[in-house]
Amino acid sequence: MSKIYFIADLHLSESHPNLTALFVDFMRQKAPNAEKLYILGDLFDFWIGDDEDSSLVNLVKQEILQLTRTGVDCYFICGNRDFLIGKSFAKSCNLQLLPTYHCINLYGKRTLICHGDTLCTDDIAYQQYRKKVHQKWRQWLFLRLPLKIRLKIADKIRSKSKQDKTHKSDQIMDVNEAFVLEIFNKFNVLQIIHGHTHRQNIHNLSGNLTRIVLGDWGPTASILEVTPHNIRFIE
Ligand code: LP5
Ligand code: MN
Repeated sequence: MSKIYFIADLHLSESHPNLTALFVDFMRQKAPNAEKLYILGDLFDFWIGDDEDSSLVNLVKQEILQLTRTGVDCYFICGNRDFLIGKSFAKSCNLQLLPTYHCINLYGKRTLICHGDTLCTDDIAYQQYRKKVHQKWRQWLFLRLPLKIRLKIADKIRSKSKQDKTHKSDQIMDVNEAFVLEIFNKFNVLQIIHGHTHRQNIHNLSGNLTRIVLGDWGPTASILEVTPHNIRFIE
């Protein structure tokens, strides 16, 4: 039966080979059964430029390329950790890059997909930081630095973020419900699918609205499977 998969927040890195193995298994065993695969951000733990040539990056490229060759369309919306994934990486594996907010017709239901970080408007420090690192001129400069220096800067940001998060409440780091309603209205959708908060759930809201939150990958995978008749999480 026709199906579409959604995944996010795999946080793949060289230091977690178990996650890479889960990803490879998913790409070879499950994903080929789908019509489309949407990766809604944070596929990688962090990304400092398409010129990084690690064995992990090459393996992921290979898996995506192989999947698209079997006829599965693969789409990607960047996350807060891999927002620097660019056209060169995408082109090398037939991955189709989508903007921050993107509307799709999901078996007849108009649905908005996004990473989810932009919905967390109570996290003011994060939103200010996000605005800065999404400025094109900053990214242009950053990408021209030697890889070693980029890695050092990324490490600094990661440890500052880790430290800051210890002072933030769970509520601050979740989506702002009022803002989510604004987004439902702005994009005129009945359904939103996003990741980022790692709080896997299907929220049925008033007014026939649905907000689906993808889970992160840990000991097991978190995959949203949508068919014409059903929506469910599979491991
Ligand atoms: O990802 P997660 O869930 O752990 O935390 C996020 C927010 N943190 C981030 C940072 C990423 O984790 C690390 C990204 C590495 C990217 C490398 C490329 C850098 C390129 C720069 C291009 C110009 O996104 C976290 C949220 C949390 O989600 C929940 O929503 O709270 O946000 C923060 O913690 C942000 C801090 O509050 C503010 C950080 C300021 C950093 C200032 C850097 C100073 C060092 C500069 C050195 C030159
Ligand atoms: Mn994220």
